[in-house]
Order: sequence, then structure tokens, then C-alpha cells
Amino acid sequence: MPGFQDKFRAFSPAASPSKEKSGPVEGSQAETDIDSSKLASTNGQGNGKAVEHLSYDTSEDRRLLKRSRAQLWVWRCISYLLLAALIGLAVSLALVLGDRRTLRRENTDFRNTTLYAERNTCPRFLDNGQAVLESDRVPSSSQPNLFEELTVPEMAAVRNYLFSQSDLNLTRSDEATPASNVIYLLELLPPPKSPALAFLDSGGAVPPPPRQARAVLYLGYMEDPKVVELTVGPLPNPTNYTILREVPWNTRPPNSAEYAAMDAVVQAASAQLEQFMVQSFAGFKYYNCEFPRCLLWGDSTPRGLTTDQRQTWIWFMRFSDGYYLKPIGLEFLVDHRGNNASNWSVIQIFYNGQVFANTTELNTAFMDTTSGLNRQQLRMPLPGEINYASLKRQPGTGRPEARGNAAPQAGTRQYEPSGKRYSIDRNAISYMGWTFQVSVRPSGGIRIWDVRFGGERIAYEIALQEAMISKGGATPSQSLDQAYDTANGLGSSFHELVQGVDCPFHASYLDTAAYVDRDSPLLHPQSICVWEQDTGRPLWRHYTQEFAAKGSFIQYGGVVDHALVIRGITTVYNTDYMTDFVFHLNGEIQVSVSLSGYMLAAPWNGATLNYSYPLYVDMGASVQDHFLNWKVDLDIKGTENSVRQDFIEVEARPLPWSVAGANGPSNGTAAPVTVQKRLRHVLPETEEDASIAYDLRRPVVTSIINERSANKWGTPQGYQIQVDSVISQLYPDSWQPAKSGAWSRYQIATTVRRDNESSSSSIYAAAHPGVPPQPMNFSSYLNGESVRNTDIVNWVTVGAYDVPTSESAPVTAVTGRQLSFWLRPYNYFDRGAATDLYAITVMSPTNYTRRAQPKYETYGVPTEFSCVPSKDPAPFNRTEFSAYL
Ligand SMILES: [Ca+2]
Ligand SMILES: [Ca+2]
Repeated sequence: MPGFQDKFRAFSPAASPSKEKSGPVEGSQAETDIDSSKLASTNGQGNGKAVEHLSYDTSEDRRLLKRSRAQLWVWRCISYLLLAALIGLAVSLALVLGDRRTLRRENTDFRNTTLYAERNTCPRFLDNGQAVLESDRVPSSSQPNLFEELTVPEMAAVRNYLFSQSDLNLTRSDEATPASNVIYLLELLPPPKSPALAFLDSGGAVPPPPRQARAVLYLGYMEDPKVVELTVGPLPNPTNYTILREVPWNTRPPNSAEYAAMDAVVQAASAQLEQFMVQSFAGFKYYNCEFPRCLLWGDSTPRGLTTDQRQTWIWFMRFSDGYYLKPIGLEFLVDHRGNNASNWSVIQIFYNGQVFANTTELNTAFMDTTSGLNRQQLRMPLPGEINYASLKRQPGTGRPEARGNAAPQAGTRQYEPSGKRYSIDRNAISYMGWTFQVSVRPSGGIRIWDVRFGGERIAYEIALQEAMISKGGATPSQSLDQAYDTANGLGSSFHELVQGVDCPFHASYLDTAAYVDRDSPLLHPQSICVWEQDTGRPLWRHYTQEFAAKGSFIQYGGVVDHALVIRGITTVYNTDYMTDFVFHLNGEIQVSVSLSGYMLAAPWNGATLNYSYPLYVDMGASVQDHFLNWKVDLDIKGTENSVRQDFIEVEARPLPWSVAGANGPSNGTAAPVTVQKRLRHVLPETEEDASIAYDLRRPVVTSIINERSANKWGTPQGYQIQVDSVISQLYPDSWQPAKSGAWSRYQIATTVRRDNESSSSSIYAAAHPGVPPQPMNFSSYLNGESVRNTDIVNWVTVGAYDVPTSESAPVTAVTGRQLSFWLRPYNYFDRGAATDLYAITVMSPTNYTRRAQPKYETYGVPTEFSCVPSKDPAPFNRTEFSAYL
């Protein structure tokens, strides 16, 4: 494509003084390591040589040696004392430096994605109420953990390396057009499982596999534009790249350059419709608007049903608080095929239930009062009327009479009376026998790795794969909308969490960073939170009654259900996905996503009733469903696992004892039978047989077992996968927009684990769902392979339907919308794994006829509190910022 060469120059980053391979990269790395080298400067040396010099062998020498040894002992003591003092000083220095780093949060701070490691100590409470550990604070490791996402310096190094490759001809994102070669996304390419396990299980004897990045490039500058994914490595100083895969151009998520070019098309059409907009929408318009009478637009997917198409329905809404609830009923179909934006145009217009081929046709119908146009007047809020879409407190709405008239009071808090019982080292977390790593995949979502309980690996990876939403509605954008939110930023839209609301005040926080559709990493401070929670329930309890003496008892025993929660919230346009991993003390993990945020509204008319209840005078929404898919790679006692299905069935069983005995029916006409439940144990052989599409009439418990590892009772050890939020895919297999969600046909699908089948979905699933070639084509994963005694992975689907009601405005509440599954020990232990905890046991009174005081046993758990905060910290400390390296 001649002519474009001069227009789009290659980017030479201002922050990169040299294009030599090691220049900018080493500079970044050296800065990163400064803190850690200062903090880890005490590795005692110096006594070894003195001992070496005292190698005498005569008797005189022996006396001298003895004396020297005595002296040496004294000097050694002094040395140790000095060394201890030195260590103390160094630790103090480290704490001071660490304190400054933590509290000042200057721009150099973000290189270390963890603020501090936390031990079992009482935090210090600052004047602002924030809890800061200092008594046993240690610096986090200087090197990234195996599964840690790319660090900011690594992202910068990969970017600098790619821009130094002249054959890629890259353009800065902020200077790009759809006809440019740009970096769209950078993320960690996790190591293959085999070398990763070799490293993890060697205790440090085997080196870790090299860290590599996955780079997604949009090559719009090519004659035949396409998307390529590259493997770039090794980190932190990349020296080579290879092509991982090529992806059809039209399946890519739009980047900001494409959206800017689409916007120019929308602006041009809006300019032609200016008078129509002003008169139809109470003065609101898009082109050349004046606040507060401005519109904005959103888009929808799919972008056509074949890969040669790229056309998107966009819809307008009023630009004010809660704009997702303020659509105006005007939609454009924008054709944005290819990489030459000058060919793009609006090819259809939808207005108030009518369709027009272009702006001229709509203008003509609008100007002609006899055209029969169904004109719509946008209803504006009346003076004094509440903004139904606002998130601000609105006294007089809701049920104030139910809450009493008292002055505002602080709600309940939790605190940690004996200090924190978990620790954090970068992304590695340990808690009461649990250890794991947490990371956020920009092209997918939050995930945890190498999950162990009591030192034994339970899961290699538990990772959110996709969040799919399909709607029904009366407008084109809602009628066709099938959203696959990985394409919309499910893994890159984490923002700072608000203390005391998003997470409890006593939570700790991790930072995340993402490199998506921009020229530098974007840091999201405090975007993952970690805390120990008292769930407010006993984990187990029993009250043993003394039936003979009514009102008395024999024994009570119970344990509090304490659990560690890891939470990240990602906001994809209107929807907030709150993901929790909850680690309980009996070896169970609950994984859930709670939904909040705005519904996507639609103007209310007769047709809308089929899809919604009214949310407001003139507004409805659209019925929709949420399907979430998780990758669950359990490794039970090793990687060679099988699936066990325990079907719960009913049998009619003859009662031989009744025939022979006196207790059964005795009419003598037929052998008596009983109808009862029974278990049918199945070890399915193939992927298809091991995949469960739930049928309420055929209940089944699915567990992952190791056939060769038994518990004390001879039963193969396993973990159950229990899906709480069962949803059924209603669309037929033939419906194209749902095809990228082939995983949604099962609650639990099982496949042989393969490194190249790493995900059930991808950022390319949305544009042309199910149209091959898709990089992650789930429907090809189930291909008859054996799932006995091999490394298997499960794909777990949870979901819920959304029926919009008046309570859906302004935003939906998370209550009742927690979509979860559990991983539960299934003959894994020899008995309940929480019976070694410090339970409270109350022994029964010795004399049942008199009211004797019960004897309590708390097994030494302190009842004196030392770590009680006196005030709340500020809920919102910092804002995200670009890390321009
Ligand atoms: Ca496995
Ligand atoms: Ca397979």
C-alpha cells in the first residue's frame, strides 16, 4: 500500500535513549533492583578466613591454638553481636525505606506490585486509620514469581524490543489509524506445564522456565491486514520473537484508532442529521453538541456473521449520570471493513422502530410531514424530578421508614484481634495451610495458580475464561447483541477498589497493570484485595441433646468459618464483575462472580414489554443471560487423574426379609419391594462421556479423582466440583452468535489438558462468533480422547438469567446474583479437615438436674485483643496512572 509509508513513522520512544537491545531494558531493570539490593544487604561473611589461618599441629601450637580458639570464640561473639547490630540497622533502614515507599507512593513505587509482605503480627494504625505492618515487614522478592503477570518494567522492555524491530514497522497507538501496525496487547505467556511443574516440585533444584510475553499486534499496514500473536522472550531482556499464531483481521476487538475512525463516520452522519436530532431529542445531538445537551454512543457485537463483514450497530444515549439507562432509540449500522477508513460509512439507520438506508432517506421522511414517519419525542425529566439513573443518594426513594429516623451510624466492622494470619509476597499468598499465586490475564480475567492445601497441590490453575451475555430486545443493537466480554476488557478493566465498600477496611491490596491499546503500561493501584473474613457462620457445629432431661445437653462443639477472600472487580462498560476466591479452612474453595452495574436500557414502547418491565416512565431494558466459564485444572495427588460420576438413582428392590419375616406385607400376591435411592459409580472413559449437561432428572456428583491414590479407607482420593449456579443454554446449536460459547452447553466439560488448548475463549470470540478459524475453538476440544489416568482439565459454567424490573434501576444489587461453584474434598482426607482447628467446645454440665455452669474449652486462642483500629482509613487513596517508562 504505497503512500502510507511516509505517513506512519516508526515509533522511537522518548524514554528510550538507545535502540541497542540492552539499553532501555537494562536501565529499567537496574532501577527496579535498587531497592531490593539495598534491603537484602546482610548475608554475613568474614569469619571463615580467620579459622582457616589457625591450622597448626605442634603441642605449643595446640596451646596457642586453644588460646586462639578461646580468643576466636570471644571475637566470634563480638562479631556476631556486631553482625546482629548491622542486621538490625539494615532492617531498620529497610523498614524506613519500605515505609517511605509504601506511604509516599511515588512513581518509582509501582515496579513492585506488592506493597509489603505481611506476617502474623499486629499492624500499626496510622493517623489516617490505615493499617500498616511494620514489626515484621520484609521486602517482597525482587524477582517475579513464576505465574506473576508481566511487571511494568517487563512490559516496557517488550515494547521497546518490539519497536526496535524494523520489520514490524510499528506505529505508536496514539498516532495510529486502522492502517497502522500497532501493539494491541502484552501479557504473560505462561510456561508450559511440564517445566513449570519440574521447577515447582524440585524445591529450587530445577531452574524456572524462562519468562515469556505474548504480544498481540494489529498489522493494519499490510496489503492483507491481519492480527499476529508473537512470543517474545526471554524476559526481562527480550532478544527474539516468534509467531505464535495468525488471526483473521476482522475478528479483532476494535482498538482506539478504529474507534476514532468509526467516530468520524458517526460524526459525519450526525452532522447531516443535526436538525432531525435537535428536534427529535429535546435539543440533544451528537455532532457539534453543547453540554449538557450531548449524546454519546456505544457499540455491540457481533460485527457481522461472516469474516468478510465488519459492521457494527451503534446506539446513542444522553450523556449524563447513568447514561446506560438513557438511550434515545436511534441506532446506526456502521460498515468498517478493511483498513481504509475513508471507505467506511453508515449503511443503515434505526429510528423509533423504522429503518432507513441512509441519512438522506431519514431527513426526507422527517421533513415531509405527510411521510407517515412515526415521530418520537424524547421525554425529559420534569423540574424537581429525581434522576432515576443517578448513583447519588436520593432521600425519599427506597424505604426510609423501614430504616428508622436515627442519625447516620457506622455499620458493622471486622478486625483482626491477633493480627493477620496470612502473608503476601508479590502475587504469592499463604493462609492457614493454603498457598497459591494470583494474577490477572489482560486477555481473559483473574486466575489463581498452584493452589496447595497443607503443601499438596489441589489445582494447577483456576482461571476465568469468558463472560458471555446474550440479550433479547426490540432494537437492532439489543436484538443481535451477543457479548463476549473478554473482547471488551474483562481482564484489563480492574480499577482501584474502595476501602470499606468494595473490600473491608482491614483488607490488604495488590496492584495490577495492563498494557492494552496504548503505548505504555497502565497501573491500577489497589485493584486486588485480600482479607480474612469471619463469615458469621460456624464451619461446623453440633448440639448433642440430652433427651432424658429436657432442656439440657451432653456436648456442644463448633468452629468458626474463617476464610481468606481474594477479590478483584472488573468493570466492563455497564457491568461490574466481582470475582471472589474464598479459601475455607476445611480444604474447600468457593469461586464466585457477583454481578452489579447498569442494565442496558431501551426506550419503552409496546414491543419492549416482551423483553422487560418498565424501569422508569419511558424506559425498559432487555432480558438477558449471563454465562461465565472457568478453567479448572485440578491435579489430585499428581496430574494423572480421572473423572468419577456418582449418579443418584432410584431402584425398586425386593425385600427378601419381608417375605420371610413377619414385618412385611402379607397379602401373598407379590414379593414386597421398596423404592429407594442408590449410587451408581461411573468412571467415564472419554471426554464426551465425562462432560455433564445437567439434567435435573439425572442428578450426578462429579469429582476428579486419582485412581491410584487412596485414603485410609481405600477410596480413591478426589475433589468434587459442585456447580451452584446452573443455567441452561436455550439457543440452538445452529444460532451463529452463540457458537463461540460452545462451552455453555455443559455445566462441567472435561478435556485432556493441552498447553495449546489453554483457554475456552479469546478476545476474538465476539466479532464473528464461532466462525473458524478461531484461535481457541472449544468445540474441537472434545474429540473422543480418553480421560482415564491422565492430566485433565474441567471447564465449569455458571450463570443466571436477568429479568429487568424496576429494582434494576439505577444499578442491580449483587444480592441474589452470586454465581458460584465449589471445589470440595471428596474422600481426599480421612475425616473432616477442619477438626484440627481450635474449636470451641462446651462440655456438658455434670449434673443434669441442676443448672451447673458449662465448662468452656477454647484451646488457647487469645481472648485479649491487641490489634483494634480506632478509625477508618480513607476509602479511596489513589488514581490509576500511566507508567511511562
Ligand atoms: Ca489436571
Ligand atoms: Ca481433546
